[in-house]
Amino acid sequence: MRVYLDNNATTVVDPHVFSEMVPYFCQMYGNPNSLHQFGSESHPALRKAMDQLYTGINANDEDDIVVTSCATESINWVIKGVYFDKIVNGDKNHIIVSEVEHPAVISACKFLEDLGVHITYLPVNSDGVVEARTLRDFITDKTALVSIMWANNETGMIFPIEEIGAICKEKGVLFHTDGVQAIGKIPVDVQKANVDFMSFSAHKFHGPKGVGGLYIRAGQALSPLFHGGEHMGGRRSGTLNVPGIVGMGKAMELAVDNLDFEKNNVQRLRNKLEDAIEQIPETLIIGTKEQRVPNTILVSVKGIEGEAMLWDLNKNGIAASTGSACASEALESNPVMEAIGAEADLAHTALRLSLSRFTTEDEIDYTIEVLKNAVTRLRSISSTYAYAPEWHVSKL
Ligand code: C6P
Repeated sequence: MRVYLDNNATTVVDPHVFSEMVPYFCQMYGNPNSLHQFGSESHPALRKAMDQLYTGINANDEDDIVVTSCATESINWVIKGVYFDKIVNGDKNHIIVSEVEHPAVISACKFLEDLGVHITYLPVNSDGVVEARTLRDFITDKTALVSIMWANNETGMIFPIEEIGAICKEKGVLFHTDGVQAIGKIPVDVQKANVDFMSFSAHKFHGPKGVGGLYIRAGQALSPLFHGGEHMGGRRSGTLNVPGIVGMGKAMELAVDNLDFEKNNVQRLRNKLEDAIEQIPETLIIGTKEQRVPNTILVSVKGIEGEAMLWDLNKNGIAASTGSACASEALESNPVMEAIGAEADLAHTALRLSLSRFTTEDEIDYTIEVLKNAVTRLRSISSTYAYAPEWHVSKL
């Protein structure tokens, strides 16, 4: 059996999404900015896709959604755009992010730090979540931007975005949220959350890879990252990825339609797997179920390196991860577990399991059996398990 439990890294394209995209590769392939019929025949599908995106996140007509190539681009655009607008050409010099943001945020901030920008990396609590009241103390009159994710990609923990948005609004500070792991898992309403900018990637909600977006609240200026033609109202130049945009629109519509299914069915299967893991001695699941997106489990299995577990699972056809896919080749310990206060030994034992609406009960039953056997086998041959220190996690 092949079981895909790495849906926080990427998801399968929904067949309905795929079939909507197909005509725009070989039939209606014109450049939508061309003046001839080949160009204009994709316009209705593009308009429909943009409507699906606006509806999906509750954007107003006056707001902007600019299509990009992925969330990494959107995130870099916000952080560097605000740098140009408010720091280079303004009187601000400070950005606040959480210490558990995705590397796209952290690396962009490190780059600006080298240019002299003051960056605050907000600490998280023992569940890996930024508490809104912590933020208030760090905002100063020099703060240009707060960037806090909606849900964490490693733990699945949901952040108090509405409270954070309200604080930023009250203090007059721009607020960006990385919405990548929230869309399709929980309701996302940019009005309620008071966000000025939100990044997302289609491939995380059963859309295609290579297309994402940036929500921009009405009236917010943001210097472009890509200069060129007048695409996307001049905000993001480059020939439009028509199949990608059509696919992302459909994927957004289906993501919203399936939210109840996520909350009931995906969560039920996740909980079944989680309950079985909790029966295995000396395992520790990060964050409470109630405050997590419905599909994610981050577990530490004492005495077993995450990579060894992945190897065993993979041999049995099961795909999981030790954390963020883009950091997995570095074989470093899980940075979110370290931020929570886990010692390095413990942070090396992280295993992330992430389900989707395509995960079946049979797959979960099979995974439970394989996982139990893998833990028994790996612990029996582990040279470190017998000597593994008692768990000591300073903040847990
Ligand atoms: N996280 C993971 O395994 P891109 O690669 O640009 O489509 O998305 C980047 C990104 C940004 N923010 C969050 C919260 C994310 O989870 C991701 C992608 C994957 O966790 C791959 S590193």
